[in-house]
Amino acid sequence: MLQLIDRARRFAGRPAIVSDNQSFTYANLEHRSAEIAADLLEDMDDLEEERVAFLVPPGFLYVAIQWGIWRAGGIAVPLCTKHPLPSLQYVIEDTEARTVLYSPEYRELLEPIFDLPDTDFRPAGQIGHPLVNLPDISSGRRAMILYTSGTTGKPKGVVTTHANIQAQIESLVEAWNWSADDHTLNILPLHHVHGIVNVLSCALWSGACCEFLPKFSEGAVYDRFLSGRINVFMAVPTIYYKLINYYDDLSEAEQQAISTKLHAFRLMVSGSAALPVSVLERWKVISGHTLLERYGMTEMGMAISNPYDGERRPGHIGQALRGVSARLVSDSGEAVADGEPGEIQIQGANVFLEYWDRPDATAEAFTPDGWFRTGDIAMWEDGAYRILGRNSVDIIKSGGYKISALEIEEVLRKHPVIKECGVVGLPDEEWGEVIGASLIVDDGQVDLPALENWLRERLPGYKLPRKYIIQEDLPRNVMGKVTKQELKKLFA
Ligand code: MLC
Ligand code: AMP
Repeated sequence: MLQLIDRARRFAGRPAIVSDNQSFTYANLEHRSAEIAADLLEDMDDLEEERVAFLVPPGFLYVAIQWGIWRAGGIAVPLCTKHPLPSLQYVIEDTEARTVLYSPEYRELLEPIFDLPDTDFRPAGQIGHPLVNLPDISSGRRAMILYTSGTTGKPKGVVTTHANIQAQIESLVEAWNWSADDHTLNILPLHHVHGIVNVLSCALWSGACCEFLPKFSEGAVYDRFLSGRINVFMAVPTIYYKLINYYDDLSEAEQQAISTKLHAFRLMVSGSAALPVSVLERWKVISGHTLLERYGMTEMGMAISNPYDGERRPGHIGQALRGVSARLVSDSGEAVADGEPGEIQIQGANVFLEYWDRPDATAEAFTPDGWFRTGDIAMWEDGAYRILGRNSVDIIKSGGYKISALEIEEVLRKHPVIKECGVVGLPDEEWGEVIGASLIVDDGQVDLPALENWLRERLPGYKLPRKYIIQEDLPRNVMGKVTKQELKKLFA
């Protein structure tokens, strides 16, 4: 994404990032990222796609490190600040990261793996080196690896090139009219495309300002809205749901003050999961905005979006973005007629290069004629796409996070008293889906609080089951395969 950094020079004196009550200009970002690049290079000319993982909270340092890695020719691997050690270690080992940069608050967490062979753990704040000549990086080089859950147990690393990321940014900047006058509040995790590409990178491409909060809370978000500086906001449906609930408990005067500020926003976007029409309608009353719903995926950034100008149709995701081709295909690989369900398949410069070190998974993800299979089912209805569901019952979306049922099952099966288990996504107003786990246990009894503590050491909070049932056996078909649709019903 080196064009992003080249563009920064034209915005030099303007504010780029606000974090930790400080404002940083594009010149600050350019300078600090060059120092970091120089340090990462040591006496090399080019990192040659070496992986550099970093565990740093959202803010100026995060962005300076991301740019520094890119400028040194490395691949940026952002780690999730909410992950327990086994999840972090998995990513570090899977990418064979040579360097891991961390902020002081994560030192204790990472310490047990400081002796991993061939990995250098370094405090992020101290890195920096006198400037050196930086390498020329071609746009086809690998730039970033983000981990995503799939229909296999373990998350896969999605590799995007500089050209992929640039295409993802350019289509959104144009479609949503980003400009240097924009000021956005970024409250999303920075190990997924929503926070990294749609909010952070689109803002910086445009010369706009991206402000961070250390952590999501409804009160803090409204505080920043009340400042009157923010005019662009993007979030997952769960966040809008939470903001609505919080708003509804405020006094009339407080509500009035917030609504007045919201009406002055330029753009409010929802995505990463289906936006319930009830949330869209309530938010419209509160803010005066019809949320712009769009559809995307780690493997391709954004692909389909409701229009900036023109009708934003509730329950629909809109039309393919410029530069993106979309088609709907039946199980037998035929194009489907309008109004018929089919899998969304995508082509374009936005689509990722490969899954890291998994050639078979990469090959499976594409049709023989080169279209990316999303696994999402939609239909074309009066000029817009409408999502109907997913190919696989084992993919769960909770709070905007994609979660593999199989991954949770693999972890649960390692617990000493669990003989067998089945994990499903259950519909939930607030979270979209919550995780349900059916357990088959040794003597029919399990200490759930103790199980939850055991799980928390192994899985991030958003991957924890929220509902449990204990069964003697799982529902199965005549072949002995667990029937997850039947299992879902048993939670009612
Ligand atoms: C947390 N909690 C959950 C939960 N996650 N409960 C049910 N289901 C979940 N998924 C509970 C916790 O146990 C805790 O309760 C309480 O909520 C607060 O936990 P937290 O971790 O502090 O949550 P919070 O910070 O409030 O997080 C909520 C959130 C977060 C909505 C801000 O989930 C989030 O940032 N989501 C965005 C994910 C995202 O960016 N996805 C985009 C992927 S890219 P207790 O009782 O333990 O205190 C992509 C492509 C595209 O999808 O199209 O964009
Ligand atoms: P991720 O792998 O985390 O990038 O999640 C991508 C998935 O999120 C897609 O495959 C969809 O299932 C889902 N998704 C993203 N945007 C929407 C949307 N607007 N409506 C419904 N599902 C969505």
